[in-house]
Amino acid sequence: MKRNNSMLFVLLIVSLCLILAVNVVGAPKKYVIGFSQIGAESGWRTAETESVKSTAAERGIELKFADAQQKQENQIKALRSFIAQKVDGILLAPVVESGWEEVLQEAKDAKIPVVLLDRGINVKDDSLYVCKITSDFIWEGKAAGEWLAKKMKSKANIAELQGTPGASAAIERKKGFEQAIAKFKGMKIVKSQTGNFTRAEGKQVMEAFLKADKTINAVYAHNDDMALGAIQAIEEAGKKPGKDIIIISIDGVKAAFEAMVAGKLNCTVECNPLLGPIGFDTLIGAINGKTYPKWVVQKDGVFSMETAAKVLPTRKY
Ligand code: GYE
Repeated sequence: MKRNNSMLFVLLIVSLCLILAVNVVGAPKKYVIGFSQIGAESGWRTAETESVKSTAAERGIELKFADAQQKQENQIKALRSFIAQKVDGILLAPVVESGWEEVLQEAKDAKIPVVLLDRGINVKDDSLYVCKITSDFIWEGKAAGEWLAKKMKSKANIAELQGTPGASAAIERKKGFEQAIAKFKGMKIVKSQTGNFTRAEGKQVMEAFLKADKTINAVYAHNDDMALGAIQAIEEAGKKPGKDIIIISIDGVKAAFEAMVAGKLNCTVECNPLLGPIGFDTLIGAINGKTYPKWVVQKDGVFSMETAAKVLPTRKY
């Protein structure tokens, strides 16, 4: 009887230790992360969504994905729903720069860190978010302006297709480009309008530009999709894109490289959309108390028509 009791006691201790060990070492924590995405306006954005989704799947992260269909109000709703569901952290691709204070304060009060992906915001208190992980859009705009000035021998009548109004990517790509061409008196923006980063609107706006101004001999599009739409409009107007009208855009998606190989697009300034790995590294770091510089800059390159065929097979997006 006594022996049985001591056996039972030993068993009890062993089981307690086991329970304790599982709790301490435990199964790795399964993070629940909300991702408020802008929409699916461009090839670039589809590549980014894919990068975030596949990284989450690889790392066993539970991802709550919300597509805002280009509307900030939908993003605010998505963020509130993530907060109500007590997610561990939030990735936010902010469609526009302004109007985020209130909802980010709610996330901060709930102690849920927010990492900004691919576009920046304008808030007085930068403790409302961990950091932004974006390209340097001013640099991209400048690189485009400098390349175009060189190609056009400092003289061009430029049609500009702007991105989504109020988006940091559009505001800063415009600013950088204007800074670069300001050095050349002959480089003029003769038409400028938004095409909302989409192919369909890029085409529509370019059609109207071509009808209104016969002097246009260059296009600067804030993204590849709008340039691809403009190419169609130029062809339908009976002109040769890439020759009669020189075209430069930003993103460096595969379709842009194909258009360069076909001789229809002259140059693209790269902007890396594969932000899933760095996005989760940073957000999970922040959840565990790490701090980051407010801007984690992504480095980009410039690719012109001449090198496109060689580079195309290596493009990942
Ligand atoms: O260039 C464009 C898009 O925010 C950097 O958004 C991103 C931009 C990208 O839809 O294609």
